[in-house]
Amino acid sequence: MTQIESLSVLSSDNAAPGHAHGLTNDELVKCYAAMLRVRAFDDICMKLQRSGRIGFSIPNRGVEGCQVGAASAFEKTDFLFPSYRDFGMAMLHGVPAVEMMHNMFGNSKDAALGRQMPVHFSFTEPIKFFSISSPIGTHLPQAVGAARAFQARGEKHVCLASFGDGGTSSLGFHSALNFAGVWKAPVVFLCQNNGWAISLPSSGQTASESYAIKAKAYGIPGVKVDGNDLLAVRQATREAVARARAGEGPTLIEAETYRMGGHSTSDDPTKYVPKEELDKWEAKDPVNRFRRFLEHEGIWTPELEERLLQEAKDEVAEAAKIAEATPKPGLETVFSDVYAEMPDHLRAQGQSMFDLAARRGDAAAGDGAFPL
Ligand SMILES: Cc1ncc(C[n+]2csc(CCOP(=O)(O)OP(=O)(O)O)c2C)c(N)n1
Ligand SMILES: [Mg+2]
Repeated sequence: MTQIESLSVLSSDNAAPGHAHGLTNDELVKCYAAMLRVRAFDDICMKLQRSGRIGFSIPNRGVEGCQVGAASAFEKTDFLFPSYRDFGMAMLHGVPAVEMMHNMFGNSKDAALGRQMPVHFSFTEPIKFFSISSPIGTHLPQAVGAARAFQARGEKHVCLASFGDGGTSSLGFHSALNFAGVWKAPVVFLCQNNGWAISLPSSGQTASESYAIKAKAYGIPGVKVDGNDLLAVRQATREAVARARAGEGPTLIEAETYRMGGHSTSDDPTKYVPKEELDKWEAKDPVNRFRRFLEHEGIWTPELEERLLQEAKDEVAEAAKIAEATPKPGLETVFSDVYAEMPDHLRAQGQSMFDLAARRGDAAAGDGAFPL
């Protein structure tokens, strides 16, 4: 069987000679700033969760380069079907931290009005960022369905389906890759192999020599890339996007990266992650690698670093303040946005919940009219 070589662009501090990333200096800084904003968001959400002000969060430490590199290869008119760990993609494309914080607090400005879990973002502007699916792998067939629809309508949008190593064991992975291959659908599959699916190491996930090799069974190209190398992920994704847009069909990219924090705020990775493994990956931290590259290019300065860090921290801290002070959704929203005409049984359930809440005095009608 042919081994799949892993694409790498950044050595410790330099891009491969002749490598054309196609980004201006400002765009390179924008990528770096997006990674710093992800870290700031992570840090503040961890504090908010530990102090009981939000219920849950998902850390991204270690996978920022992969998310930002991949997202940088897409146009704003393309459609992203992300995993719960992918909010750096939204940040790169200009979603303000406050929009994300509204979801973290589940308040009345949250797009889902608090009816999704925290970190389960959905945005339509400035990028098409589909609502996160908690059940693993279910968004892969959704991405292929959307891609097939664009193909049928002659629209040139490309879809990204991003998922983890654990996601490859889902039924959605099989049906999505199968039909995408058959239809030559314009979709890019990004498997972020971050070493772990909660506490299951990647070695327990598959007997295949890699995740990329699985593409072969579906008749599509599979490539492997250094997932902590933003420019390599960008290059592999750009090539896959170009193929998809040209009508040549899907690609499976396996990006080898590492989850340097817990699976979520409900997890304690010190119980199962070997310290030596963590240390090995700390040395390949994607943010540090990209910083060294910017320094080598003469773009990075300590002043730039300080300014970007401060801006990221200020933006996220201010966003948290605003979102925390924003009123909760009205009680009536538990029942809204599903039926055009509310069925009788729901109308009755709604009324009794509303009466109970009013009697107990622990909730009020909220800011909208109850649709009864
Ligand atoms: C169908 C399904 N099974 C199990 C779970 C519980 N679960 C949530 S995240 C997760 C691990 C997924 O790992 P991976 O795909 O590698 O993504 P990562 O968290 O590493 O980014 C599991 C098993 C789920 N959400 N859905
Ligand atoms: Mg994983």
